[in-house]
Amino acid sequence: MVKIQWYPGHMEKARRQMSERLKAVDLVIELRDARIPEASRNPLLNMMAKDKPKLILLTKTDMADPLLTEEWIRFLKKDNVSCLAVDLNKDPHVSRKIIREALKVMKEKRDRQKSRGINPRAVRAMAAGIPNVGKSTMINRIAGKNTLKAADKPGVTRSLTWLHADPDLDLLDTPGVLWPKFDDEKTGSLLAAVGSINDDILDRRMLAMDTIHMIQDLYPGHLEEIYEAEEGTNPNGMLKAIARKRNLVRENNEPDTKRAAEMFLSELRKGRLGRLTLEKPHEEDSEEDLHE
Ligand SMILES: Nc1nc2c(ncn2[C@@H]2O[C@H](COP(=O)(O)OP(=O)(O)OP(=O)(O)O)[C@@H](O)[C@H]2O)c(=O)[nH]1
Ligand SMILES: [Mg+2]
Repeated sequence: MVKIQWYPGHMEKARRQMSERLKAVDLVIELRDARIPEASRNPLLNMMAKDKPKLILLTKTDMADPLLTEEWIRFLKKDNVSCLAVDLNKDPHVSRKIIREALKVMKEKRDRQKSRGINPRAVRAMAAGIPNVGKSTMINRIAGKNTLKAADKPGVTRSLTWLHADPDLDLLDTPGVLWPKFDDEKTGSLLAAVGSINDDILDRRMLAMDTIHMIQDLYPGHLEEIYEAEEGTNPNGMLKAIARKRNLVRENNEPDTKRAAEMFLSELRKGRLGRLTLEKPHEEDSEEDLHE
């Protein structure tokens, strides 16, 4: 496995600013990638916002394995945390679902205010999570306009911005943040595979081979079928098969495995290889057990 780490200065700065802004926040909406619900969990966020009510959104479910998304939701709910699986791009009702769930988390507090004759103000929620997970997209959807810049690469948002997205919900957009040291090398590879780590710092051939290996483990035969490779083809052989299938050859007629690696990662990230989830929940534990 390649060793990957990405924690540039702008992330540390964002972490500090988020920590300061939390005082004015009622609710933290933690966005995670439904294809890697565990690797995309940011431990810094848990430390910073320990005492805040939380809502977890699993985004990009349109690209994730539907059965595993259900399993993940069940797993996360074991800790009595609210969570919701969402497709931020194509679900026409996604805004309403998120607002409803956010208000549900804050219901007790708002009911208390109402019983004291106070008209509850809009819930102030911070959208937080790893780079490229859909924070700005979510806020744009809820606001009903594309005020915030969103694009399919990590590190787009660089400042913290409040938006009165809905009469009931103010949302704080934040830059995607990672953390200084991943638990293990697999976490870095998974984050990079879904496009949450700057590609410029990566050895994409190595990353592609790691990812091929993981997919072969979880979905035996799947890549072999797409790229017409023989069963049991090793990751390097698979890159050659991809090069053949996609007509990527070098001048000497050898398969161009470097471009094949780039093509593979691009197809994976666009969901063109089918709905794949790269992590399974641990059967018995709950997430809190794992991180105690
Ligand atoms: N298929 C799919 N794409 C999504 C979904 N949500 C967001 N995206 C895409 O993911 C990309 C990144 O979205 P952003 O909203 O810029 O992500 P971000 O979390 O704000 O990223 P940073 O600002 O870099 O931290 C965009 O191309 C979105 O269209 C989703 O549910 N499904
Ligand atoms: Mg953003």
